[in-house]
Amino acid sequence: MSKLVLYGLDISPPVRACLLTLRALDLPFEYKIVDLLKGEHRTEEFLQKNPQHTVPLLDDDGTLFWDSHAICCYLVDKYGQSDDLYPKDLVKRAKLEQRLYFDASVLFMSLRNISVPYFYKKVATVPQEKIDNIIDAYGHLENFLGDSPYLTGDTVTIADFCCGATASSLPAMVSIDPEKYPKITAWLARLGELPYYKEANAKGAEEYIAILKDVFTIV
Ligand SMILES: N[C@@H](CCC(=O)N[C@@H](CS)C(=O)NCC(=O)O)C(=O)O
Repeated sequence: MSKLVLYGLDISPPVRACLLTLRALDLPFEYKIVDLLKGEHRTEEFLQKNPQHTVPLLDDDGTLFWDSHAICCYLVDKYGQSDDLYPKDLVKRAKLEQRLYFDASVLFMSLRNISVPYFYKKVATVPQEKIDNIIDAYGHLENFLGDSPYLTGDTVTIADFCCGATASSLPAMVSIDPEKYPKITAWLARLGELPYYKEANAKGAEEYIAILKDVFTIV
């Protein structure tokens, strides 16, 4: 088997989506920490690997990929013993990919649009409209879950890993009220029962929330 190297750090939700996928597939990999807060993603060496200077970055035997969603899809397609985590059936796959694009363009962006100005420019005042984006995204997530235990139906997939890593970090900005969002609350608790969840996601999400909780003032 080729050698897999994941670049990232635990506080990053998209890195944790990849950690969940790697653990779910039981794949051996090397984890190389890139400390964004020390600017390690802007070094010449890292920029040569990923000019977009984001983590996660995956190196599979010299081939480099970034964007967590692309990485998770690739890992299951290439190394999965089954297609359970990323079904080949076109209708199932399209539904799952809608959730991935939702994470990439709506859910994660609602977090990134607040965290990036804070981490890199110490901007701690947050316009209400950015908070409203998170509340809107929670509403969509609650709606997507419907009566299913997971985001695309009865079994866990990479859509749960990607959206779950983000959703479990967003309480740094807006808490998930169990009364208002009972389905999101139950879904995150269900993900929490996965044997690899604590190590791959919960610890990093807790660290992320601890860093950002109470630093923002909404204007
Ligand atoms: N859509 C990308 C987002 C990656 C992303 O924004 N990662 C953040 C850390 S959570 C990052 O690397 N930020 C540094 C930067 O953008 O310069 C993915 O899913 O991988």
